Amino acid sequence: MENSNSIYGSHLPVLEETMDKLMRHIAEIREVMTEQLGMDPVEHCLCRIKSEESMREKCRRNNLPETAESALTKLYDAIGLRIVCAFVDDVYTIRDYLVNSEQYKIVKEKDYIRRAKPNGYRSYHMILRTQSGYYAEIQLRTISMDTWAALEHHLKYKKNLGGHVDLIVSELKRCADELASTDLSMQTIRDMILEKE
Ligand code: 0O2
Repeated sequence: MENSNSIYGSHLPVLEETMDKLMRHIAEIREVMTEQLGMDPVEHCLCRIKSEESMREKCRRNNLPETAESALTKLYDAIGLRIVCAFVDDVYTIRDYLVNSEQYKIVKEKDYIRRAKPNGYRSYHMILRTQSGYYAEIQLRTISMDTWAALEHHLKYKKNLGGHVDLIVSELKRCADELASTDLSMQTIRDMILEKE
């Protein structure tokens, strides 16, 4: 019987199990990489089932009926994981582990790190289809990319910035580029340190 209150209907418990399984897999990858690198590559990892309200809003935005079918087969981010690393190389290594895992079919990848969005947004996005048949969106990024995205996200909800908007947008872009350059320098320094070990 479908739970009529939730857009996910009776799927919610299995969605949660699928998300937990993904989180356990990330923890395993993290352990293997920690042994190899001598440091934990992941600063933090968050997961969420997209809220009822956000999922219904996204259905409307995409001209889809507000049903479990839309939420689970037409949109791919009912399950979302955000994996935040200190170093750019670790983002790509985790990406490779996921791509090479037989547990998932890779539906889509977007490399907003190599090709940043015009506003400066950087992140690596993947859509996976899990063995249970549900989709999950994985966002991989560095700490600085994550800090930037959180700050930029506020822009969407601030209505009363008046004449400051253009300045804020251009300053955000400048910061995004400076952070990307610092991320690369940090990576180079780590490579030099690891080479000497
Ligand atoms: P929410 O409520 O945050 O989840 P697509 O149909 O695949 O082309 P889509 O679904 O926008 O387009 O996918 P994309 O570009 O991979 O973006 C997925 C999510 O990344 C977005 O979710 C945002 O959370 C985040 N994101 C993308 N671009 C930006 C950006 O410029 N700034 C910030 N701060 N976050 C961004 P949703 O569904 O838009 O919304």
